Amino acid sequence: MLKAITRDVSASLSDCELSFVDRRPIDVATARLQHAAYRQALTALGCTVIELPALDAMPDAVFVEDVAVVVDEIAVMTRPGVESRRSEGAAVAAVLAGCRQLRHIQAHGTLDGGDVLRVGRRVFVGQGARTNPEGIAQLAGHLRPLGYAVQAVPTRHCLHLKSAVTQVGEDTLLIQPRWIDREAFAGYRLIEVDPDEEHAANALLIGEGGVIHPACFPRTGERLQRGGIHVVPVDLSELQKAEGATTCCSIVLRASGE
Ligand code: CIR
Repeated sequence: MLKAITRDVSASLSDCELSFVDRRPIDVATARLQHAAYRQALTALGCTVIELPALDAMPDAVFVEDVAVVVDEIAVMTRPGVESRRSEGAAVAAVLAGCRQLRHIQAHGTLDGGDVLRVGRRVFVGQGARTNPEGIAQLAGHLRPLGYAVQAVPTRHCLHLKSAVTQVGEDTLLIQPRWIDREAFAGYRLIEVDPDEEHAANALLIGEGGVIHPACFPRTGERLQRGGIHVVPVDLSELQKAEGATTCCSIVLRASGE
């Protein structure tokens, strides 16, 4: 059984951090409706969805992915790369403590969950805007003894590793080649985003059921479908203005004991 931890959209979402996109007005009511549709898509793909209440004082708290890296054995609470996001993790840690042993990234390491792409026993960690070498070294220190191969991958022109590459099938990755070197991912089948859909590489694979993908990138969606991947398009336009998309709004984990 898969669980998905989510948090409702903060009233202050418009005050979010932005790094690589320009600030545009955000309609929070619409963002909440889109988030509800996203939760429904998670449910339709087989997840039991946990909904945490919004944290209105923390604009980016809806992007729960960034505060924890969860594998079957443990959960590593991160230390996000921007100061404004360092208090978001506490309530998520409280949930995760019920099903995983917790580890913590300590100062002066920084790590955002959006930079961590796990494919089976391989863990790729983006080193860029938010995650530093110390954070990667600490994560590796937690995961390597459990049998995970941890590899740093430099990112460019994008917020997180998973802005540039995500898993969309057992051995298939969706990639934006302008933001990441494909060499690190040799051995996987790579599907490139449509050249006109720059931000389309962030898809969320749920088990073997399919991927949640932003509805505003239909050409990339078609490429995925042609590649045999079941795509569930969800309109996430308001959350995308906050530089988030599909992976960042949930932490998906196997229920412990399975
Ligand atoms: C931030 O800059 O931290 C947020 N506005 C967006 C975080 C998105 N997180 C993700 O894609 N993992």
